[in-house]
Amino acid sequence: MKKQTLYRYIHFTHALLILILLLSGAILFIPELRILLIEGRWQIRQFHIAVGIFYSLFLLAAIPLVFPYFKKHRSWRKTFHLCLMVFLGLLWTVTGIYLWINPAGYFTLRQLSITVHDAISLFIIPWILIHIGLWIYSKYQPKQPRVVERDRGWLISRRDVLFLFGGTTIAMLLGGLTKWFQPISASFLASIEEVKRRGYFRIYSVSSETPVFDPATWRLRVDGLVQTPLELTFDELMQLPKHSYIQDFHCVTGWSVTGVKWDGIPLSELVKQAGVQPEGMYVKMYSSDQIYTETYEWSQLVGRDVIIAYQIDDKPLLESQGAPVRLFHPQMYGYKSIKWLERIEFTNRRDLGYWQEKEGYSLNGYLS
Ligand SMILES: Nc1nc2c(c(=O)[nH]1)N[C@H]1C(S)=C(S)[C@@H](COP(=O)(O)O)O[C@H]1N2
Ligand SMILES: [Mo]
Repeated sequence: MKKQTLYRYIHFTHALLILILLLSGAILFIPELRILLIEGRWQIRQFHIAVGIFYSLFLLAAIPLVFPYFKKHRSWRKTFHLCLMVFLGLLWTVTGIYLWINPAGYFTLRQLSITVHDAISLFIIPWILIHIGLWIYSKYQPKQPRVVERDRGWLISRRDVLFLFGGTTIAMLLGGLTKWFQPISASFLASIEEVKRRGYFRIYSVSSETPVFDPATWRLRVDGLVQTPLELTFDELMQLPKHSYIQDFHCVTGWSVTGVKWDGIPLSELVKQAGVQPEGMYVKMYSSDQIYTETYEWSQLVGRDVIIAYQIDDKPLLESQGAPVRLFHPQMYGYKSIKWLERIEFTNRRDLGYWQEKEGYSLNGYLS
C-alpha cells in the first residue's frame, strides 16, 4: 500500500473511533440522555469501554507508523498536534482504564478520573470542529502550488507561539462553553441548576424490567435464621416507627446526590419482631427484579440509621427508584442500597452480592 493511502486510512479510522467514543460518551455524560436510555445504559458503557480499548490499541499500533511521517514532514504545528493527541490520548486511556477496572476504587481518585476524562472529551470537541473547519477551508482555497514549509528545526517564531497559545486557549474556552451549553428552557435550566447544586440520581438498574409495585400482593419477607419469620404488607410495614434524616448518597462510580431527605423504617424495628437466632450472622437481601442481591454482616445493620427507605425528599419512591422500598445505609456506597427490596434473609454464610460477583466490588462497601 502506498504510504499516503495508509496515512489516510489511519486518519479516517482515528476520526471515526473518536466520533463513536464521543457519541457513546455523551450518552453516558448528559443527564437527560441518561434518563432516556436508562435501560441500555449498561450496554452503552460496555460498548464505550470496548471501543475505548480498541482505540487505545489502535493508537499504540499507529504510533510507530506515524512518527516517521512527522519526522519527515516536521513542522511545529504538526508536532504540536501530535504531542497534544498523544498526551490527551494517554490521559484519556489511563483515566478510562481506571474507571473501567476500579469500580470500587478510592472515591476521590474516581472523582478525579471522571473529571479528567470528561474534561478531555470536552476539550476535544472544539479541537475537532476547528480541525474540520480548517480542512473544509483548505478544500475551498484555489489550488496553489504547494509551498513546502521550511523546516526551521526547533526554532519557533512569534507567529508559532501565538498560534499555539491562541489555538489552545480558544479550544479550552470553547471546551468550557460546551460544558454549560444546554437547550434553553426555564424548567430545564432550573433542573440543571438543581442537578449542579446537589447532583442527581442516575437511576441504575441491572435488569431491563422495572418491577411494578402492587400494594395488594406486595410482601416484605424476613426469614432464614430468625425466631419468627415475617411477611409484611406495605401497610403493616408503615405501622412501624419511622426514622428520618438528611444524608448524602454516593455511588462508587463517582456521582453523588447531596442533602437527600430519607424516610424509612429502621431495619432494627423489623428484627425486633422477627428476632435473630445466634447463628444468623449474615444478611442477604433480594430485589424483586430477581437479579440484584446484596449481603451484609448483621452487625453492620444494627444502627438506627440503617433504614428500609420508602420516601426520598418527602416523596414516595418512584418506580425506577425502587418502589415501594429500598435499603439505605448512610455509611455505605449506593450499590448497597438495594432497590425493590422484597426479602431479607438471615444466614450463617456470606454470599457475594451482584456487583461483588460481576466486578469485584468491595464486600462491605463502606464510603472511603
Ligand atoms: N435492584 C437494584 N438495586 C440497585 C441497583 C440495581 O441495579 N438494581 N443499583 C445500585 C447502584 S450501583 C446504585 S449507585 C444505586 C443507584 O440508585 P438510583 O438508581 O436510585 O440512582 O442503586 C443501587 N441499587
Ligand atoms: Mo453505584
